[in-house]
Amino acid sequence: MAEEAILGYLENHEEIADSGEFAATRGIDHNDVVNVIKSLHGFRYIEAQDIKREAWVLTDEGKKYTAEGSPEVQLFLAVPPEGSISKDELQKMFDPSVFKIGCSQAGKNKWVEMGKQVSRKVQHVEDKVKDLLLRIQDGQAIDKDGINALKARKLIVSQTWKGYSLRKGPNYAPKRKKVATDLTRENLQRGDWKELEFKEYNFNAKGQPAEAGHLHPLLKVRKQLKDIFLQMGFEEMPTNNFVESSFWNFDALFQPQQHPARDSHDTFFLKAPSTTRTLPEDYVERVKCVHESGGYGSRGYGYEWKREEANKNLLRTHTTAVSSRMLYVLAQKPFAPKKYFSIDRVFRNEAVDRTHLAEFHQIEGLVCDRGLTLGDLIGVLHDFFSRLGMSKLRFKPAYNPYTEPSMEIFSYHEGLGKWVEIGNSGMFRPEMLLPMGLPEDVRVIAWGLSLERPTMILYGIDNIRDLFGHKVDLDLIKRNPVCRIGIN
Ligand code: FB9
Repeated sequence: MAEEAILGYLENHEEIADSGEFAATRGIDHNDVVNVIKSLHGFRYIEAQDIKREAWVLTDEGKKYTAEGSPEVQLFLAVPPEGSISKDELQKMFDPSVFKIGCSQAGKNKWVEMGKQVSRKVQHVEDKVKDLLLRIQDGQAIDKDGINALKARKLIVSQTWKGYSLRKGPNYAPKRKKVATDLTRENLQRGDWKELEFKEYNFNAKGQPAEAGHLHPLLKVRKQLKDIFLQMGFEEMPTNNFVESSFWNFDALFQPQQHPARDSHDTFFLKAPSTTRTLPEDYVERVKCVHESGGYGSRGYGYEWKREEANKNLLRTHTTAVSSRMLYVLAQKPFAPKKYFSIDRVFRNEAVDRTHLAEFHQIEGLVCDRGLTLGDLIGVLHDFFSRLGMSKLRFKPAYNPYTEPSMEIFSYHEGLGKWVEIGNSGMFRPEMLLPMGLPEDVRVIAWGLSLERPTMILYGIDNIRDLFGHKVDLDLIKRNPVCRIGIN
């Protein structure tokens, strides 16, 4: 309808001066006319020039006054021509806002004497406000004072009206021609390609989003951290066993069997299979001894170590369980220095909150060599974290059952303007390394951090459930930006 009206009108006329008037005189919705104008303009059937007009339109309250009269006139007419009426009586006759505005305006106009009793001061009044509003509604112009008075009472607002003036375009035709968007095999066979008109390429059109796979932010950050370790000459440890024995997860690390972390409130123990099948018996014997009576210069813990405790299967609480397995294997052959890393899931039976779940991905690095010192650990930490964009580090003495000394690692976060804990570190104890069979002068420096913390900070995610777990919004996975960890 709108398309035929526009193309038909332009066949015999130079221009359509105003699309708004054109639509109104034909009873067509102006929005429909605008949509057709945009389409015809796209195919160059018409040329369109923008028209903008500031028009005054009535607010809902303004429309109410045109129907019911202004509050001041309503109030005046409710006061008897002779005598008076009590204000309370008068108030019961009106909606509170109408009464309030009516009293104020009628008083201002000196139409009534306002007291406990209300009486008229004039015989007759005109509802000029209503008259002005009706004239605006009919599209008539009114003077500036009138506009300002109505605007002040929020009875009218200014509205920008957008329309077009139209003329024939280079591709004008009284009827739209069907344009081809594809050259088909049939067009060539029939030969009708010669008469076809093709739609112009829209080089500004955005491409279709490629439906492809999307990497999870955690995996993207894991890849960047893996690259950092590989660039530093570290080898990845095999972490493909979530189930671990208490022996490798705790006992081999010289973590005593009565340590609170070994309680079921902190650790997920398995019901089936509840116990591990095989352990290296000679090594187990040495671990038992070092826990009970020490050795290698250590006093041990002096408690009765129980095999059944060590046999309990659990979900590993840290990837340091993998480190202990790897160091034991290293100790079974002629010693050669090694640099290992691991990045994988660990499980802790702890209270969950906005930033902690019962599992997280631990990142762990270790260097095993003769004569390593705490200074070497500090140096490696500076090298590693500077590749993450964190070069301002501080270290705080800490405690881990399996490292001595131990240090918490802090980095100064420019954005937050404060020191942020970014990990933990230490030197594995002799009571852990020597029962494995490593040479006496071999030292192991190690450190750990989580994958979730840096990922949440890099991607601006403040609730871990938006990053990991069954409630993750897959659209976040699809549309998350590329985030590169800072490299100095
Ligand atoms: O990741 C942690 N914080 C962090 C790391 C990086 C980071 O980068 C941002 C881009 C700037 C920001 C923050 N932390 C360790 C510190 C805290 O978040 C802490 O509250 C949470 N910790 C986890 C354990 O909590 C249950 C993070 C996790 C952690 C802690 C210690 C180790 C590993 C992970 C370890 C170890 C270790 C020690 C000695 C020898 C071997 C391993």
